Order: sequence, then structure tokens, then C-alpha cells
Amino acid sequence: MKVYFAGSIRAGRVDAGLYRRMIACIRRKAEVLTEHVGDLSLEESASDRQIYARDTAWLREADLLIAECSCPSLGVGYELAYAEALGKPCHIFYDAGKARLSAMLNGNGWFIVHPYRAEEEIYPALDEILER
Ligand code: 6IA
Repeated sequence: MKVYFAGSIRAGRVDAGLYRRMIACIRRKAEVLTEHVGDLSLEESASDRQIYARDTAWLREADLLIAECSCPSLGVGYELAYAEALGKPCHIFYDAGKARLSAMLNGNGWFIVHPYRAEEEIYPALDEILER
């Protein structure tokens, strides 16, 4: 199974360590197309046009999208809408103690939303998604 993991990049890297741990968990059961999202020393090496072309190609290739949305990101919101338009299953995680998820995501029945209060809750939920 191929997973597109989405997390904030230019909107802020405050949760980059969490993305890295989630990606490591997903990788035990599936291929992650976007491992760079969890790279703590991310350096811009491609043009924005190249990034857009590569990421939308990966979205078309992916079997499902998993997004961490505690840090709101325009890019992640765009990716979710793009994946929805392609009919790909989309799982959204966010820390309900720290963030309020946009109504445009929370109110959309297509998205499977996983609010959590502690990071430990994320990993069994990821295992369950990937074992389905
Ligand atoms: O608006 P944001 O930058 O926060 O959007 C983040 C989302 O857009 C992520 O889920 C990524 O899939 C995608 N994205 C944004 N910037 C990049 C990027 N920058 N590379 C790949 N995907 C990106 C260059 C970093 C490069 C060194 C790997």
C-alpha cells in the first residue's frame, strides 16, 4: 500500500518531529511516498513548480492520504481536496487539546477525522487504518 503523508512545511515546522514518528510507524506496514515531510533538516532543493508536479503525481499514485493537521497548512488543505476529488480515502489527525480543525475539513463527511489528546493514541489508530 502506498501512503501520501501530509504535514505542514512552509506553514511551520513545529510538529516535524511528530510527522517523523508517524511516518516511521506507517513505514512498518506501508510505503510512504512523502518521507521528506518528516525530515527535520529539510532544505528547499526544487522549484515550486517541480514540487507541485511531483506531489500531485504522488497523490494520483497513492492508495490513501494520512494528514496531521494540528498546524494548519494551505498546502495540506489543498492536498486533502485534491485527494478527495480523486476518490482516495483521507484520514486526518489533529491534537484536539491544541487545535480546532477547520469546518471545511471537519464538516466534510468524506474525511475520516481522528482527534487525539495524547500522541500515544495516534499509533494504534494508524495500525488499524493500515490493517484494513
Ligand atoms: O503550505 P505548506 O508548505 O505547509 O504545505 C505542506 C504540504 O505541501 C506537504 O504535505 C507537502 O506534501 C507539500 N509540500 C510543500 N512544500 C513542499 C516541499 N518543499 N517539498 C515537497 N512537498 C512539499 C521543498 C522541500 C524539499 C527539500 C523536500
